[in-house]
Amino acid sequence: VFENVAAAPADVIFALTADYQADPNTSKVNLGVGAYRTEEGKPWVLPVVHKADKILVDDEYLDHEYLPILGLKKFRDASAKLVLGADSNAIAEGRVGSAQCISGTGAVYTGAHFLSKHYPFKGAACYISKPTWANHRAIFEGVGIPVLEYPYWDPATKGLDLKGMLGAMENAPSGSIFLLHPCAHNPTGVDPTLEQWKQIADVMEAKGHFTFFDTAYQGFASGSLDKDAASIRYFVERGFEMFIAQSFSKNFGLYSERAGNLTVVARTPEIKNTIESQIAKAQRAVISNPPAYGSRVVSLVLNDEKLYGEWTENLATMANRIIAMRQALFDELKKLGTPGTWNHIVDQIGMFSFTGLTTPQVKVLKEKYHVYLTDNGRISMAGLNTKNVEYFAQAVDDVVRN
Ligand code: PLP
Ligand code: TYF
Repeated sequence: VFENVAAAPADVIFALTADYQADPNTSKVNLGVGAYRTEEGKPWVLPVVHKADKILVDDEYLDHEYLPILGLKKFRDASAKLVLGADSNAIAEGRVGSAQCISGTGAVYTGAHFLSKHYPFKGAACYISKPTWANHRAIFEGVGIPVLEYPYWDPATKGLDLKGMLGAMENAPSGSIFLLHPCAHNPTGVDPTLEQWKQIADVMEAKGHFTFFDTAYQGFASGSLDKDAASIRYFVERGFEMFIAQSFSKNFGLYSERAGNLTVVARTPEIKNTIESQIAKAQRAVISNPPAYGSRVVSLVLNDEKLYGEWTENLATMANRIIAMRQALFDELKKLGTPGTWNHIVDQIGMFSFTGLTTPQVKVLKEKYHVYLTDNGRISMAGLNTKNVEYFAQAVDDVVRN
């Protein structure tokens, strides 16, 4: 019965990882997937997570019961508090809801799915940044919401195209949905300043657009969990209703546990309850209830002052190694006198750098140097270390000159 089904293309990031793994060359470098690596190029189990693992298994003697449909309450509350702040008025007013989801991806999906059913402006499009994480388009289109783009990256300045972004918000029909990255934008590593967020909020408010934040890198941008949530908190203070998809894949190194949360800031506690009830109904039919383990780890750490402190130190270890690699790459390129400006490598923040390398240059990097990165020139900074940064810089120097 399925002989006429057309094959779907492979996922670009997962295909890149597979190509890297299949490459026998010993100098190969993987700058593709956004996953943290140590100086030795290995995945890192955060020490605080390892500690939580032991506590959960030995002391709490885990059962394997179902979680409630909306997930672990302690996890959901701690997630909302992490992003909105312990002193959030919206939380105190009882109008913040949540649903534990299948990591950040599931949280974006769950919010998008809810909007596809219940958003009152029928036919409204979701505007995503150009460029953005490829899954954004796939998720919104998958639930039947049309997807359009707003300008974000300015290739000329290798920075934010604020004018283009605000212009697109002005021109979009009132009540459009805007998907925003609150910090450490993927793939560009370029974020608006707080002053620019104010301008963005002004237009979002004037046009009655709906705000959908996707935060996958809290703790990776400024070195402070609070500062990385400043854009979101500012919007909440101004009274916006919003959805916030949170991922704990990167900041807890819990990639495979799929721990994520959809935080909902509603106008009233009653509306919050209604939204949660609809999300629960939808969630029941898709995953029935979310996986427990990752949320137990996150909840244990977020709800324990001492473990929380250790977590922030672990986060700093990751963020600082990435910053050191930015500097090292910049220094190597300067030393080589590589044509072009490279300040953006150190100016950009978070896990990625948008190098400005072109698709043909990326191809040469892969074929001649066994360096793997996405076609748009994005590199995952965590793939660099003191042993391969010089090799990578020389490869970049070569492809830029030739
Ligand atoms: N949103 C953005 C912008 C991301 O970059 C990612 C991961 O790379 C995610 C969401 C969600 O990832 P996960 O589903 O692994 O939590
Ligand atoms: O590197 C990136 O941009 C991500 C990687 O569930 C990724 O696309 C892989 C799996 C996943 C989420 C993100």
